[in-house]
Amino acid sequence: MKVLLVSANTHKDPYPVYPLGLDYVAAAIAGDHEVQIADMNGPGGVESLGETIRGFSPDVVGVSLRNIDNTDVEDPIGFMGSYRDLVQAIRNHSEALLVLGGSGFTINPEPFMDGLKADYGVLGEGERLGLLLDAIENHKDAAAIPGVVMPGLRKPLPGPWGEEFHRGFCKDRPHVEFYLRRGGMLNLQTKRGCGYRCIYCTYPHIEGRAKRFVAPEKVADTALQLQAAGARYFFITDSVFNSDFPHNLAVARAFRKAGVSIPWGAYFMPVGPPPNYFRLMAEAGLTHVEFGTESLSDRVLSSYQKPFKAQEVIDAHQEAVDAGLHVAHFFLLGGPGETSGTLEETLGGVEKLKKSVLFFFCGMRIYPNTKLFGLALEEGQISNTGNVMEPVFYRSPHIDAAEILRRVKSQGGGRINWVVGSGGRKTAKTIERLYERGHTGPLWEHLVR
Ligand code: B12
Repeated sequence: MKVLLVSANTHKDPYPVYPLGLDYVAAAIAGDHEVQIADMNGPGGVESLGETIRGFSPDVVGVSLRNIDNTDVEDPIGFMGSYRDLVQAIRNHSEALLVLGGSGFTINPEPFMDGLKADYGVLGEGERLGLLLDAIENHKDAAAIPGVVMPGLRKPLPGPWGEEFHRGFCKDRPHVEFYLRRGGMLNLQTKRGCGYRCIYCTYPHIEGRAKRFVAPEKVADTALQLQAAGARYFFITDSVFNSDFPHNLAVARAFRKAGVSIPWGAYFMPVGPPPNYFRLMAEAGLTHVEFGTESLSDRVLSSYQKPFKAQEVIDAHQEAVDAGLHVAHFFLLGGPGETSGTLEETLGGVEKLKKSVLFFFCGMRIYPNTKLFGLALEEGQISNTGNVMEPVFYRSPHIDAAEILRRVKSQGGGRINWVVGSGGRKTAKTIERLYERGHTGPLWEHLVR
């Protein structure tokens, strides 16, 4: 069959993100089907989609829905409207079957299936699309395939999870150039799965809890491919890169052995690392550490079910700074357990995190299939899954959301390393300008004085 895979994401805050998921989906089905990728960030965007569709005549159009919304408390934007326009543009030019997938879709499939009138959806790993195509082609029962949903057929869980996954990166695909020209950043996955139990987080639902690793040598090979294609930086997209020290140390060794020479960054849990950990990572090219710190109050960390305490944050921070790395901390304020006193603890503690950029998310986004969702239902803050499509944030009963924002802004006092949310359009525009001048990477080190 002819399959057109469309990346619907055109969100550019904090910067445009390479549609990594489609490299995997394409690789999984390319042996048996003819596949093309159309990235709505790429050349022509939605305007040239009609032409692409008429030229290729797909039997199936798979749409990747990465984001539901921008998760911005102050300026919330839901993407359902723009996805409707995209699907309308597809329908205007084609009678192909419409299949939805992607992390945003997996988090809350029903409103997408209904709102976009899709024929099928694949929850979780898109590598399963091959089974669905086979069922369609050979008139088999698609409903029996795990993770496949259809109008009227709901399945709550994505699993089971694949043990192996292969990326089909191809430097000649027209959209690759878009990311190379704007910052030169591509991305890379070293494992799937997250076993932590943070109450608000969707990752275990999207990727499963059990970790599945890519062999370190294979990760290094892919990094070399990205480098050869012209990438000047890559971001490791793992939920938490250091959730398995032996594997990521092996990845770092493999990078050095293979001669990977471009800088990279990743998400880290601020837990006590093995001796010399950050130095070894820095020697392997790591330049940017993004800590998912969330709070510096032990009471709140425990209420969020984070696997570390405030002191570990301070220690991990120091080790990363001492290794010469650029460090950012992400805070998630106003969740369950936040009070005026715990906010005080956090805002007092952040002053110890010298030489770093501090991103403050003042409100916890509520997603289905999380512990937070149940709590918000119990407390009457939400009533059903449908109403969490537009950004909906948990409000601590003990402190007003506006008060949190006010105190963060007041203590920040205009310091440029204190960013509310991901900085919104203003930060994205600054990043865009720096990319135009030839800079690369996430660039937040420009905010550290
Ligand atoms: C890494 C990451 C980032 C990095 C990306 C860096 C980079 N250069 O790539 C950074 C920090 C920049 C980032 C930013 C943002 N992110 Co982010 N990010 C992630 C994360 C952890 C991994 C994404 C990833 O690449 N995964 C690896 C690839 C291989 O997986 P995948 O894309 O999901 O694809 C698989 C399946 O989904 C499926 N699939 C995908 N497409 C299709 C299509 C079809 C047809 C089918 C059948 C299947 C299918 O198959 C693929 C292979 O199995 C996810 C959470 C997660 N664990 O998924 C959040 C996540 C995607 N991000 C999210 C959000 C909100 C954002 C931001 C809006 C945050 C902000 N306020 O700034 C921005 C938006 C950026 C943008 N321009 O779009 C949300 C999206 C949900 C939502 N509320 O919309 C997620 C799910 C996290 C969450 N809160 O739950 N992000």
